[in-house]
Amino acid sequence: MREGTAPLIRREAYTPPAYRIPAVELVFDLDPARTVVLSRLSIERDAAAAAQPLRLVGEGLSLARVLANGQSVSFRVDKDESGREELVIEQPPEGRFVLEIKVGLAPEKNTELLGLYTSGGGFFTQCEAEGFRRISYFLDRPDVMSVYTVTLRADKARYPVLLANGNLQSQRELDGGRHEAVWHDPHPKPSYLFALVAADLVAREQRIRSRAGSEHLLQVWVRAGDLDKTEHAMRSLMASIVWDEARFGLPLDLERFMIVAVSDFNMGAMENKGLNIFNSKFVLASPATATDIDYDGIESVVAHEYFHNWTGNRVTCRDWFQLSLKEGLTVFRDQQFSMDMAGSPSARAVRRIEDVRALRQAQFPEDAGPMAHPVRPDAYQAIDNFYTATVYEKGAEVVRMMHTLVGEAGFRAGMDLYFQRHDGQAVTCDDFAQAIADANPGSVLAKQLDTFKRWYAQAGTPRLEARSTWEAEAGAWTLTLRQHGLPSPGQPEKQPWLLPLRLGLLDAAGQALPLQLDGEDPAGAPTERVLVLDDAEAHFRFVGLPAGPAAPVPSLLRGFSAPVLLDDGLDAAQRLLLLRHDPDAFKRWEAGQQLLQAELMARVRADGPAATPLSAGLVQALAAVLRDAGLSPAFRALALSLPSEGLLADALAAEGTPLDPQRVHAVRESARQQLAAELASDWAEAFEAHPDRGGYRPDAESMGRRALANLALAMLCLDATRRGDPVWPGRAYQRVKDGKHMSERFGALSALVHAQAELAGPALERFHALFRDEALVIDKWFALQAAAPEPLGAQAGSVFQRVRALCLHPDFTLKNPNRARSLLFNLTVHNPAAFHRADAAGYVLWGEKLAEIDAFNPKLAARFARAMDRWRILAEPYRSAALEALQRAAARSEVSDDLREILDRALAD
Ligand code: B3K
Ligand code: ZN
Repeated sequence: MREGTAPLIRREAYTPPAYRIPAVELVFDLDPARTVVLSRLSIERDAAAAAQPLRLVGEGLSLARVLANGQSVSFRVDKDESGREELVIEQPPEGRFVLEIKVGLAPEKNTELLGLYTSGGGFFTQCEAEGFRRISYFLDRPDVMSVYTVTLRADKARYPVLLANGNLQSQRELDGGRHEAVWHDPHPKPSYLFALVAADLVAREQRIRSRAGSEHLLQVWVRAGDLDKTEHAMRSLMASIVWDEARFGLPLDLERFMIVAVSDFNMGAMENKGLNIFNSKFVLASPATATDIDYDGIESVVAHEYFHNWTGNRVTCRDWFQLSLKEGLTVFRDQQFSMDMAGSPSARAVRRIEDVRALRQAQFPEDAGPMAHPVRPDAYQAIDNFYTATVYEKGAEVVRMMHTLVGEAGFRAGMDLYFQRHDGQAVTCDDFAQAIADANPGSVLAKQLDTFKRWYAQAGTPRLEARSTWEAEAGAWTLTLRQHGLPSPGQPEKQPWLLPLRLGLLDAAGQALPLQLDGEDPAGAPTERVLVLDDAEAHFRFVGLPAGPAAPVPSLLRGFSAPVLLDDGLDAAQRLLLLRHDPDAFKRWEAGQQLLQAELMARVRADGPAATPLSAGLVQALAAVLRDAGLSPAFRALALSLPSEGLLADALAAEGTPLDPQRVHAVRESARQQLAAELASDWAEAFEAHPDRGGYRPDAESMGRRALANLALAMLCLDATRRGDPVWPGRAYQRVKDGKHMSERFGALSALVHAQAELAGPALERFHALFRDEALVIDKWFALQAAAPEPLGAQAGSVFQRVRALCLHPDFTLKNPNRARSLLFNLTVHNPAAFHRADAAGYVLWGEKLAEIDAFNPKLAARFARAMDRWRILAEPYRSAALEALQRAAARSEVSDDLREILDRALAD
């Protein structure tokens, strides 16, 4: 570690707080340049704690006054051993006392968007994880829970709406054109769940009555012009409330529940008690401005934040190492909700495929790189760097495995016990797992809880190898499973994981076979079962199968029952059988992707031309899927999409082949062109067979039809552009101009851009002109250009140059996180071939923008830096150039703590 960097905070160093703050009164006199915050904290020393100084943490506050029980008290402001600013009172009064602290802040200068800040002329807050200390001195840690009463005062004309957590107690006019509102939140909460909003907003309102008969007011607050874009968010909120009550027996516990949209926000949304603050991207949608993906995003983020009300707010985290306690569980819950909303079994499978795709795309590489950490980390420098795919998505998989091991009813019983034991408390991941296990005493989970909990403790994706032997005459099939883990930072050795493996067996005709383990009763053997692997190696012998020369084909890890890298040892013929016949839709998709991946990887590895065509057998199998009207359009669209360049890069890294991003791109592009050309008539049929009927409806079925039609249009434009045929690009251009809604328009625009059609340029211009005043649509416009495929061959470099030029576009700004992400993150994360250039220009741009962003928003900079996490897997000349760029970034004199941690980890040996 370097001198002057934030020290490592360790999970094992946790000590309970010596003081409690049962009640807090806050008075805000809001002003963009100087806001005054008066806090009255009711404090008491924990009876069990020894007498010791009271240390309240703060950051960047200008302190005006400190009183204890109305009297002056001796205090000092200094830095603790880690450089954190603290207000220290060596000898606080005995017993319960009131500490009054007055501080000043300048919200308009808060460019970090953490604490109290201004956006679009209003005041907003973001306190998770450690933002409350930028509002007042406090015990800013999640295990200190208080009842808040909050008074807001502000100019009435500029800030007509004043909101805080809980229930509105009173409001009144003040002198000088100001007004006041008092809010009271009856539920004790940690400071990270505090929120306020003061702005010129309007609300869509809805009154609802719960199952138990209680009345509630729901509000979605937005700027006046955006009211027509709030219907979907409100519907999603209502559906979430109904679902949580029906599925988990968890009701809304407040008279009022509010969602507020803000355009400057570092992440997706925040679950502040009763006052969720959202990135406008996850609230605002109208058919004219939002795509299907946006509609889905809103549904799941609204649900996620609402579900936190129980999993996160009522039961919260003891310390930040336990973050997955609330995040993994809440992601699992929002995934289950989205599945239930999807309806049909096929639509549910599509959801699972999408979730697994996201896990592999973001979490697997994280788990194999310098930022690899356990679901419950052991140490951190900046907690915000650990709001990761591992804590969220892998955390959700860990909860899903518990659900698989104890079953639906057992899981519900476990959740009930969890709330019975811990409602109102700040607890640990151990407490959660214990509750699920205790409610299911006979289960494998309960019997081997310690082994299962290795999922919380060990980083890295387990490697699982499956091999089988067939005894033709006996009709017995033996499955051998072996697992191991690779070393990760700080964890050289791994112990075996306990994992559920959902399995089926198919005969040569694709019929499901009974699964009777040796020694079991043959009667009623199921055709699917869950095996539990709890050791480095295990054998399972199945008997009673029809004897004969053809070995059965295993369908392993159905539904992706454990987050592992599976080597199933199957050959192409076996995979083709699964692609055609597996009753598990996830596995059908998986088999197709494996076939594609195997062929693409062979071409990437070989020295020959990148354009070696995919095999005829595979192309025919994909064509059959595309033509199969018995499969849902959404499934067909997913099955016909090639594995991303990122996934191929990851697969190369896993086998130790150095990554040449240009070669991966060339191979994948040529496969895309081949599928476009060889299946042209099928694509045309798919496009014509899936027109949008009637008005826009954001349901899974209609979205699936549109996804397939848009993919078909993209393939048709790609092939037509190569052949110089103007018809399909012309039709796409027409759709950009007068498509019925944004999904259609943006689908057509993407088709042109991804085909590098001549009409792409004019279409982009036209699109910009149509939507210049819609910030969220302009974000898409930037994002699409940054993610456009790099042309193969002579004109290479054009996407990168376009992005460089777009950095100077009048609509571009780094200050708005959505805008910065749309252009820069899409280039660096989602467009490897445009970013990783032999001339290192991509890395130079990364370094420049990183320094610029870090100067005003370190949290955003730390995210942006992660684009370079996996520099070690690159081939030369990329690898050396990337290392140099990282070293340059780390050598700057001013590097924030957040960014420093990421750079140091990337550079560590
Ligand atoms: N809990 C917030 C994330 C806070 C991120 C702080 N860096 C949103 C969520 O997960 O629901
Ligand atoms: Zn969350």
